Amino acid sequence: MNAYLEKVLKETREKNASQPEFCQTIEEVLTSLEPVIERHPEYEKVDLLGRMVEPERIFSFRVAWEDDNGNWHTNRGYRCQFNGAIGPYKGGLRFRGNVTEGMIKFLGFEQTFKNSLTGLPIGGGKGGSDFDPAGKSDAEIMRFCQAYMSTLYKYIGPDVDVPAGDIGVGAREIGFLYGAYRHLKSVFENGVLTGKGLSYGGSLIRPEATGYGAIYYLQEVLAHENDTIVGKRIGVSGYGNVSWGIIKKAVELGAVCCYISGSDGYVHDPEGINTDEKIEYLLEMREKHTGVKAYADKYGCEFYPGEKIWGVKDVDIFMPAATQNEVDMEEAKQIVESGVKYYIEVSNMPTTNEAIAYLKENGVIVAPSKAVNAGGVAVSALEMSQNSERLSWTAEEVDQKLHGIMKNIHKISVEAAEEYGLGYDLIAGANIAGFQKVADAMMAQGVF
Ligand code: 2IT
Repeated sequence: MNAYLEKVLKETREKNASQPEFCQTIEEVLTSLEPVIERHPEYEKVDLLGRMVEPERIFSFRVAWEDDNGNWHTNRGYRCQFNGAIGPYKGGLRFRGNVTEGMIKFLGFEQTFKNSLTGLPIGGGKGGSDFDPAGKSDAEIMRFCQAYMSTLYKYIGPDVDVPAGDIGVGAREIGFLYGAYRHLKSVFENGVLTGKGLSYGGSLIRPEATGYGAIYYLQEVLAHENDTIVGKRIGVSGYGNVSWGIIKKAVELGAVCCYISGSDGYVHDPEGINTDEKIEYLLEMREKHTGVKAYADKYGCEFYPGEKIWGVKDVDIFMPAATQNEVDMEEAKQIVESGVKYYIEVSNMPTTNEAIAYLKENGVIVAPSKAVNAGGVAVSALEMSQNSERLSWTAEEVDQKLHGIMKNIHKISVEAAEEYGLGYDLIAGANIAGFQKVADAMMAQGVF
């Protein structure tokens, strides 16, 4: 391995030994950058890689809030402003009990490359809290969001850092967060957050964007293989907003989605999740944190408690869309055994590095989440454009732009991999293409 790359990897692992997920993403990305580093010895002189793996800024803060019974609770809030070389920091907020600083850092690092791939001027950021919204009342969620924003508002702004949603943060939370920001600052600066409701500056298609974008990207992969989505059976994990968007677009284009999963197990609906009613029910389930058993009960389908979907044999494409590290070696072996040709990551880092290597060695086409799920943040950037111009585009206009962006992400990934003689390697291609723009901007701006 290239000596400079090896040095940065080793130091990063040592410095971040207590944050295994962050080390995992660094390893995945830096390893694919080797041919680029070899071609650009000038990067070492200014320690470009060492700077790239260190967030520009990361902070945590106390969030104290009162529950409906008058008891006070204390959570920890985070914001990581990872890299602002190509635009204001941009990335979601995750509210979930398992959130740690290491998780926010890995998501911020991934976000930097993903945002670069969109071609739009957005830097990488991420934030969140170990607050778990499951089982909380609307009033409790509102008080938590207000308490969270009472610190965060000082550090964000439309040209500074623009948070959005992620797991546990949807339109309801963004509404409360924006209300608090407006109250605290006494300004109508709605470009400070994306994923807003339509009545105060949200963009059409933003709720659908991550899922629709993933399907548009999948279509490019299929076209590359002279294949088509019509009639394909897709195994989607998760049952959140992203799975909803994937299923909605997949069904519209003639594919069949028979599975959904949650932490309680998975459901098999042999007819497919194929009606507006079934698809919209997913949103209700997510809002109420019901788990997927609720779907099985309502539509009389088989529920497999505690099980994951990776062992099923009747799908052509897997799309993990729940959370990180859903697929390790055991699951990768099941996927290879099932004979599935396409493994399209959607959630951030759903696969361990070992599992990715195993899938690729066994001829599975693997697409990386930082490319596949970039449609969400891309439409967030389009929401920022609409807010700054004080206008709103039609659903067709936004959808068309989203489609073009996803096609381009696939194209530049393919070209980047080819430029370095790597063949059809979508992972290396996305890492190299995402890296190059950020690297060029950092090189141009001098050393900080
Ligand atoms: O992981 C992601 O890209 C997001 N959670 C969306 C970020 C955004 O700013 O829309």
